[in-house]
Amino acid sequence: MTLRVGVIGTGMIGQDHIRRLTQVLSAVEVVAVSEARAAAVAPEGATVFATAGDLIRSETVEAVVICSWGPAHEEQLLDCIAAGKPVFCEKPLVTTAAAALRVMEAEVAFGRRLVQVGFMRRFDADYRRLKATLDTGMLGAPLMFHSTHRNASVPVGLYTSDMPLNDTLVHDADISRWLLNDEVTGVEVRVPRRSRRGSDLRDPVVVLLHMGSGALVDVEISVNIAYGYDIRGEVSCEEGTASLPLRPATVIRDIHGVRQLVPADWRERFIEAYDQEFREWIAAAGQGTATGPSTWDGYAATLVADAALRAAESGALEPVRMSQRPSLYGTTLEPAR
Ligand code: NAD
Ligand code: ISE
Repeated sequence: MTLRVGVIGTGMIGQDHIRRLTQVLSAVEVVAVSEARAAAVAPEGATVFATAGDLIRSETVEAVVICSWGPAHEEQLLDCIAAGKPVFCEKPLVTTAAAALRVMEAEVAFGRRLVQVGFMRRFDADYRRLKATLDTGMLGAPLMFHSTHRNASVPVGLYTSDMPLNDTLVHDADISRWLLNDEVTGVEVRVPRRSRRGSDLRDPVVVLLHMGSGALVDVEISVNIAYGYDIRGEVSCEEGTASLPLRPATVIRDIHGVRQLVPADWRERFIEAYDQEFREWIAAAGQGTATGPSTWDGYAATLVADAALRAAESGALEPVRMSQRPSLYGTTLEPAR
């Protein structure tokens, strides 16, 4: 069985996902693409649609991949749910809590999970091993998680001042909930001396996530740090710590000293995680549903982003208040595999 997929949004990640769907993964075919530059990057034989809505409603498309900008996601997700089609949506799910609730209401009314959110860290082998270690309980309860999220640069003009908190931080919010099996209950933000490389961006920022158990997560977000894409994580528990390895793991020793390379960007660091998230999505979408990060998880991350934006202005601890979790999304966070 081959899943016939339509891709909306053919920018940086849209093109990378089209590459993996056409050249890396099996049991899937990209039959449609939409947006202005789609014709230039459409795989051979794919139909180019003028609008996302036309693509979603097309009978040739069985499942949809959304790679447009966050503010466009709500309408496209609602169209997919109305058409009853499984949809992989790049993060962030949406950019406001109200929009997340509307998507959740539509999916709950449909009665089956259709939406998978692109929180690819959950599919990364290093994060999976870290979670599996924590879930054994061998280190005792997790008390603190230090999460470092550094980008070499971000697209000038497109990446705006709120985005460290409502586009980048959402990954750390989601992975903290998933790793610690916990919910974020409050957010503090501190803005240190501003990097001159980030023009008018709020960059870097330090975020403190207060978890329901009392555990604390500190997050460094730097989006113009020049030297590379550096993702780190260490969980400090009652009887030990567990941390992510640096990637790539190869250590070079030569006349210049000892060093490890740093990935250029998210495409390089998480290449295998993206492949795996799509392998699992293709299998689920083929059954008419979704797996992994859900609309509920996208909603949770959006609430954290909203609270972080408030906290950056107020300087106070801003609460995160989640609505009742619909039974469609289970009762606990996903266990480690
Ligand atoms: P981009 O600007 O390179 O591409 C976005 C594309 O979407 C553009 O081509 C734009 O024309 C198109 N678009 C915007 N609104 C649209 C609409 N209403 N209908 C159809 N197309 C529309 O951006 P990008 O870096 O590829 O990011 C796209 C999305 O992917 C964002 O939500 C971003 O947060 C997410 N992303 C996720 C990761 C990850 O690590 N999971 C990495 C990068 C980007
Ligand atoms: C981008 O959209 C991503 O999702 C990357 O993973 C993240 O590191 C980057 O900051 C975002 O802009």
